[in-house]
Amino acid sequence: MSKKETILKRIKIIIVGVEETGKSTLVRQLSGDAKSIEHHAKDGSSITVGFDIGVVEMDDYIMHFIGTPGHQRFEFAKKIATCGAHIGILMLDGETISENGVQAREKAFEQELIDMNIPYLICLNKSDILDETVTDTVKPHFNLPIHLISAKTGQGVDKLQGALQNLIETTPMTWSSSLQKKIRTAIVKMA
Ligand SMILES: Nc1nc2c(ncn2[C@@H]2O[C@H](COP(=O)(O)OP(=O)(O)O)[C@@H](O)[C@H]2O)c(=O)[nH]1
Ligand SMILES: [Mg+2]
Repeated sequence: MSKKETILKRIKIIIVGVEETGKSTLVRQLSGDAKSIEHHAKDGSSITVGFDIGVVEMDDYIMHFIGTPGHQRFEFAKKIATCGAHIGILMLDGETISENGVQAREKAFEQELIDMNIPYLICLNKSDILDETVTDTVKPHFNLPIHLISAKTGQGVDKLQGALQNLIETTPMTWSSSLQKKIRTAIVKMA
């Protein structure tokens, strides 16, 4: 193990939200060599049945982005993937919200992050195909400001990263050495 590896703190950032909102796409956008445990259907679509993992190294810490499954039937996998998280990102699908409005399930995901007692950010995804005014429709339903992004094109992702860095630098975090070891083991297994 390199000296750098023993010193750097590993920050676990979970991305939660309804299925098809773009969680896996965001992990891939943030980290070039992201890995995913997905089921690929014959029609070419894929769903996350385990989790996505992407690693981004900064000078003083390493961020581990964990995309979680949105389907309720994979709730058990989400519970495992979110365990011990330091920060959350709630992903909202601007396309479906434009069509159907904000649903109870989306708000329930925010409540889960509140119940986990971790700091979090909210992203409204798919800005590349949205009328920007949708942000105003969404805002009143949630407790924090909304980051309008496109996980696909990268639009707004720089600003999101800035907000994330700010959150990391201003939030006191505790470190469990066993959790740090588990994260490292999961990455080695998926590499
Ligand atoms: N137009 C558009 N489509 C997106 C964006 N992000 C994800 N998608 C599409 O939304 C679908 C679901 O994305 P995925 O990352 O698998 O969602 P997940 O189920 O939340 O992990 C895929 O077809 C993606 O290509 C985006 O920013 N813009
Ligand atoms: Mg996914």
